[in-house]
Amino acid sequence: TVQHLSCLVLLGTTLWGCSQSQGTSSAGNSASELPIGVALALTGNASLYGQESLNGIKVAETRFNAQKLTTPPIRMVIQDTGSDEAGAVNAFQTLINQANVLGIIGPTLSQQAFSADPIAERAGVPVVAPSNTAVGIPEIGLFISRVSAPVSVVAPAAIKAALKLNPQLKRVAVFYAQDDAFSRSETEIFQKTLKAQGLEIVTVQKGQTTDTDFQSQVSNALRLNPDLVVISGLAADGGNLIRQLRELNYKGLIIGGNGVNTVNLFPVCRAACDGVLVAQAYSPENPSPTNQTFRQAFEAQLQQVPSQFSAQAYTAAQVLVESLNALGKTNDLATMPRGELRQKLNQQLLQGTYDTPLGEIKFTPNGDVIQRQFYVGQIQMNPDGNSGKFALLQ
Ligand code: 1QQ
Repeated sequence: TVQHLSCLVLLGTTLWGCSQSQGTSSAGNSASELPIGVALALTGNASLYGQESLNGIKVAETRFNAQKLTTPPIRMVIQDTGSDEAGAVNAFQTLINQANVLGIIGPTLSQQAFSADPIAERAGVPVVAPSNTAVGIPEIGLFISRVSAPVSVVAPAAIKAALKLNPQLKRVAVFYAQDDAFSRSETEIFQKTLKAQGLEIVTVQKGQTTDTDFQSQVSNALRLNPDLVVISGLAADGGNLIRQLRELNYKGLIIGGNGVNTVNLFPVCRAACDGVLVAQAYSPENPSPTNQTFRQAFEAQLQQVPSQFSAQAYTAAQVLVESLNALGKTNDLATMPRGELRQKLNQQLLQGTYDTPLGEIKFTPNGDVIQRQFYVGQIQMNPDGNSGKFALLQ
């Protein structure tokens, strides 16, 4: 049967009223498009990341279809997961059972992935995570891979950069959001690295991703005179924490994790964001021709500089499309039964090497990304206190 799912494609539309023919496309029953599922947090607190990821998806769809990399062309089927686990589970079920997608890019948070990915694993649908950085994501199953380098690989770079800026650092206050899987995983790596570098952790303060008031945790920590603060949380809680540290007169260095790795942080901590160090898996300044071509296409389409989350989502799409392109050389993708195509796509993507905006990447047999280049950015706020950028530290 032919699928009629254009109603799923547009943001803000719902499934009600869509004619959802169950798209069990089998041999002799050819598909006119190759549907790729995109399950992102487009609403709720994690939409600060999900919207940046969606921008990467938009540019990928435009570019790869213009290049005619697959026959038939790909179509991105976008589902908003919201920012919680239940929303991610629903989105995965809709994409797999109704949109009959070949693979899924998503979800936004590791916290969501631990709930939603097992659904794709059981259904035999490949998932390429664009922004899940907690330890243990590829281990969820054979069909789960990621292009987002794990906290264990990225986070230590920020601590080394801080020590380079100030070799006298000694006393560290660590903060983390205890209700979030990524934050728990990242703080573990941060704490291990701090100890390995001979730094003393004077306190570990806990909060929630839904908290906005950190006065008591900040006061507790500042009584111990830290000269470095290390934060693992998401953007809204992390931004409020950064602002309150400065309001309560903390003058030392601050390291934020992947949760504060977005310009959407700036309206939260405003001028107080200035100087925060963040390790990054992407830099728009990467001079490779592949990245500069991507950056130009991104700026032309969206009038902004691509962020890490945008580049990673684009890369996830690139991995899927190049793998479909490779499979299409010896197979008819339009008529191959969907279950077989999903299986072959997963095998193919794990084998490939990809020249991406993140640099050249490939995968471990387990599906974890192998990437070489990482960066440390330092936030530079403009005098207006509203806008700013991540300046690359050398
Ligand atoms: C994760 C993350 C978040 C900070 C970004 C989406 O890295 O949940 O794994």
